[in-house]
Amino acid sequence: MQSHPGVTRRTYLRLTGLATLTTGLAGCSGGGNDDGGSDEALSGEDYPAVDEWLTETEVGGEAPNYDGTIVNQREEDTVQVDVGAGDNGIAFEPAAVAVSAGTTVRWEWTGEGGAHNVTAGPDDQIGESDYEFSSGDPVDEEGETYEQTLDDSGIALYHCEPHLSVGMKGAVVVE
Ligand SMILES: [Cu+2]
Repeated sequence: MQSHPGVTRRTYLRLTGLATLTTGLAGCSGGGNDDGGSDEALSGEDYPAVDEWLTETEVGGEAPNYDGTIVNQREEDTVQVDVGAGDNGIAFEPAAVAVSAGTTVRWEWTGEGGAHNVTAGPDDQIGESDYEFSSGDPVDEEGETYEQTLDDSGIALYHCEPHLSVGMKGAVVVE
């Protein structure tokens, strides 16, 4: 799957519409979800493919920062994942995140931990990934970004090729 420039524009228009709506509802309280992360996390036990990918060491190491939960970002239009997180910069953060279908996920390089890439390659991984994509050759530039718009429900399992053996793995649940 490739991202389509048009989707980004649609997302922008949707955001613009949302801003107008929010202004109109300014008197209401308690409806906002702009802080992300405030929604309850999902349990990895309910998503065995995600859990297996991030904890099994049959292919690659265990994801060091996966705590058995999936960060819930299903209210967000754009979701960011840090590339090069954790103590040694060899992790994706969050390792597992849930988004709504149609969301653009943006991976952003922190510059830590050496050269990384983002690769969803079912043949190289445990379990099925419903998505296949790649950011290309590993890079180490801080501020580098890679985006994928995930339009279909399913699960994207991915990893960093240079660091698969040490558990630099991630997952996106698309619902
Ligand atoms: Cu890496």
